Amino acid sequence: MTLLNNTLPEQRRGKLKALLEKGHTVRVLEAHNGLSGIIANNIQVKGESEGKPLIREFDALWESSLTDSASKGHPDIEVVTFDSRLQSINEILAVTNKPMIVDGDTGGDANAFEYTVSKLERAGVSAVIIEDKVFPKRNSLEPGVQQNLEDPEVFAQKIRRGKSVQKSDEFMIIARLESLIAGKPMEDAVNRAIIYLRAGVDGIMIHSKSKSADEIFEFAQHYKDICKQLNLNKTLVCVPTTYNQTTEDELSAAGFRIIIHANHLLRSAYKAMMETAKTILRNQRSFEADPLCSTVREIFKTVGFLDVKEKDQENEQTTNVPVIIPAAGEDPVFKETLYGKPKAMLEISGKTLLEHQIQTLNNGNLADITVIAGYGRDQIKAEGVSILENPDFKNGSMLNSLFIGKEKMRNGFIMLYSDILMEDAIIKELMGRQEDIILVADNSTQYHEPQEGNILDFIICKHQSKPARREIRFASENVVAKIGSKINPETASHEFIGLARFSKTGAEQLIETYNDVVKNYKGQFQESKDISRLNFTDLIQEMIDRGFVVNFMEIHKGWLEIHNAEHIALAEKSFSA
Ligand code: SPV
Ligand code: MG
Repeated sequence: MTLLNNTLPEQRRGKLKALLEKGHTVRVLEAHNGLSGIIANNIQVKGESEGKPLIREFDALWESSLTDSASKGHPDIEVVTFDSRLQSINEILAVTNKPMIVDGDTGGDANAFEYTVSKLERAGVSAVIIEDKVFPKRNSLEPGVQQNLEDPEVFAQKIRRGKSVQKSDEFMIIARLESLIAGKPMEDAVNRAIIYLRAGVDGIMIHSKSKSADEIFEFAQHYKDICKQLNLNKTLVCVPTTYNQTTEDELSAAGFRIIIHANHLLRSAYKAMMETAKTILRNQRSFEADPLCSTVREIFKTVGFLDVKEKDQENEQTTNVPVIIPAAGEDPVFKETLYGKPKAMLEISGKTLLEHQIQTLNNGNLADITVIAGYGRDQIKAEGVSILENPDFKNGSMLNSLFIGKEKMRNGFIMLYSDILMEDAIIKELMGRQEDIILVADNSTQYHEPQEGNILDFIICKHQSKPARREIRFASENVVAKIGSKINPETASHEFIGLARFSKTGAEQLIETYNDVVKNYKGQFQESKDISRLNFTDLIQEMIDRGFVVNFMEIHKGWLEIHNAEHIALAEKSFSA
């Protein structure tokens, strides 16, 4: 179901009358279920008229008894109950916003018709057309079928009863003349029209199964006279199924204000389905039937599945993306300052490093935060985070700690090193990215003097070129070719800041590679001396080597890593600013 055409009954019901009052000739197309309803409602052709662009579309929907019954595999003889029809009607209403005209068949007896009017009006239908035959009617198009006409006075009473129960003055009851279908003379149709108009109908439909439009044109002439005589201006309706060489313009010129193309979506779907089914049988596979079929994606698009996908992705991007902060290691530099506390508890401008990180993440709508603790585990205190423990933090690496949070990874996650501070804008930009694996990388690395004892994660990007002033870079080029701390800083294009995002797919790829490496390799691996000391960047390099695409989001400054006292001073300075 598409939500694009969402509307309310009271917003829709009056649309048909409004079109007619504006003098429009209303072009109507049949719909028999939700999907055909969406097509009839939304389809447009574009062209040009006298040098101006022109868009043509249908103005309203016809809920046909013939096609609703046929789509349920039934003949059009009022054997499909009104409640079943109402289900189709509601199905179509739910996905459309144009006015609907319902084919009410005979309407049953006057009591039944009152309920029909009440239910249709309540649902937002704009008009019902009832035909002056005896219940249960037979479809009008098949030659040689017995057509029993209702007594015109009985039918007129049904119209009065219907008009008496409607609540709004927007809803229309239209009487359908079956005289010509039943082989009666024109005079019978004209007399009946007068009786029904006097009973208060809002319009008259003249039906015909003739190949030529002559008889309905003749009726239209009489109709003008009747309306003049009765001093009424009531809508005239036709259904040009058999006389379909006659154009809408010709019908409009003859006085018809509603023109109903009554069964064409069902008939064309039937033909295509037959052809497709036979083609598959003949070829014993569906390949040859492909040209007869629309793509799955087109259907997905029409019924709103692609919108759902997009919203899911947006949701995934903005809410509930778990963040894992591996913070288990002991920091040799701050040993003295911290008195046994982990580095995440380092105070900067009155808040701990971890509290600063939580603040930034919360500002970016990220509230599912897991800290992996190890050294000084009991000293970690922060509100609004879960804490998991890596008991073996002394022997592993930061990567082992990260994988303690494996349960949080499955649907996509963010990894954040425990010792970096950054501006809110970086997280916000990261949340807007669509790639499966994305590392945040600073491009100011080339201007940095390497600092003694500072281990930095360098990146060489795939399409490296010396940064030029007037260079155009495309997002798709932001692919990591190499990552690691042993890369010569001179050749590096970027520095990985310790912030990465994995989509569900990206997380699956990461977990799969990790499991394989840990299980099947020993000894030295990528930049690590031993597999047990495997780093995050080693695993990423392994993924690149295996052909997974690792993207980076380029930033220029706006972040700090806290590796020594100088960094703390720098951070405090920027907080005070
Ligand atoms: C329908 O579409 O169900 C109609 C029109 O009533 S016709 O089939 O021509 O009778
Ligand atoms: Mg019908």
